[in-house]
Amino acid sequence: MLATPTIPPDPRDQVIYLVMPDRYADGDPTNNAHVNRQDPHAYHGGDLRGLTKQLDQIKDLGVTTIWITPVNDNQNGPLAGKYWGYHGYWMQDFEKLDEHMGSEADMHAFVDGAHARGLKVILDVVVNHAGYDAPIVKQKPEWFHHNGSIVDWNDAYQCENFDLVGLPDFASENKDVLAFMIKGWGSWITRFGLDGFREDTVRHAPMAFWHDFNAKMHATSRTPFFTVGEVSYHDPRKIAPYLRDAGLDSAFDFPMFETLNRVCAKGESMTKLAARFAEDKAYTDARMLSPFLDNHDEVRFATTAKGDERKIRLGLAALLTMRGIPSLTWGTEVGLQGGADPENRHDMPFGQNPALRAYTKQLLGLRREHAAFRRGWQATLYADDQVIAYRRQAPGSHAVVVLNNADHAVTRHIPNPGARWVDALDGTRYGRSLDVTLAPYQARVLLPR
Ligand SMILES: [Ca+2]
Ligand SMILES: [Ca+2]
Repeated sequence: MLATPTIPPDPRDQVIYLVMPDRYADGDPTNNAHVNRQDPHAYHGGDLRGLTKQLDQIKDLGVTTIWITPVNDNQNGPLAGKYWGYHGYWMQDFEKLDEHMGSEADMHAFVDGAHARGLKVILDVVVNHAGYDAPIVKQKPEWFHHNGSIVDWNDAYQCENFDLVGLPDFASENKDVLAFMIKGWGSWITRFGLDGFREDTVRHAPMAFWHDFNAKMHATSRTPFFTVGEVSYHDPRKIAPYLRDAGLDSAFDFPMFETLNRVCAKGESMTKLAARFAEDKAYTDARMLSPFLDNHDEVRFATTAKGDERKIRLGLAALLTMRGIPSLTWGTEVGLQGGADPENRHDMPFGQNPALRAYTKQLLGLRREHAAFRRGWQATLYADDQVIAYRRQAPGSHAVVVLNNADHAVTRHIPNPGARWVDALDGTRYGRSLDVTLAPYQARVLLPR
């Protein structure tokens, strides 16, 4: 039995953990058709049973919500004789589970196992396009645009009405298409009791579609339902309208992704992070965004940081103490490296770098214990080229975070601390005058003492 919650669920208490099941853990070799682990474009054999066996380890890390990339029946043969649909984004069928993932019983066991541990599950959904060979494309030609592929990515009309890299583009303005998506994706909620959706390629379908689709999905779930969208703009002013009008609870924070890579991995001025925080006023509530260091479409943060563990730790500290609902990619907690797609989709290296995993777990523990990190408002206290300090504060909970991206030790006076402090990571104690010394690439997370 689940405990009765004493407070209403708040999405800001969540930490998302992105898993591509094919690349996580293989729990059933009987479904390993077309598996070739030496080929980054082929299936690697991971499945729902394997993921279920890892639930204790995922819970132990301290994340709270598992985002799985799509598990629908996908295109059966390889594209151009080479590229397989291991990632799940080439829908053959919008309701059926893919045979590589396991059985419906396996999906129930995964979701129920997550729920039994207090973990939530959000499924990646695709509404913009079908797989290259999906039967629906021939059955309902009038449900698709036939405009060819997007050429000009700055043309909003093309982005919504042309094909994404040749994938058949649904005529999302057609009400029969809306009904088809509501039926197909809604069945995943009613069959499995999912807690939310991660919504793919949001900027490629019209706002009105999203508004109606998400209203229906929220109404379909019998429990609080969370929608987070891939609105892949790097300008907050272009993301904010989707948070207001598309029925999204959250959107991935692509602008912050870019900035975190620039300042924490590449050593660019920390004033860029302060400037990014200053743009939060573009949003109704920036705490509802989902910042991230990397994902399955981007170069791994550890690679951008050239494997320097000090920079990886700096990035993790920033991500897990700033405003928002952070999203971690499988393996980021153990320093998994990889370049552009598909090199960013390596198999989960269980057991790699336990010290970095322990550091990630420590930060996630602080987040769980202190409401300031989850729900607090945020204000920048200090910023220069190497150092930024920001405050997080919620009722009864207060923290100051200081980050140094210099390759040398620095000392800074941080104004307005308002308390006496202790660094929760290494125990260093401070009085009311906050003169902070940081080692190269060090993060300090200060709590009142
Ligand atoms: Ca398998
Ligand atoms: Ca479209």
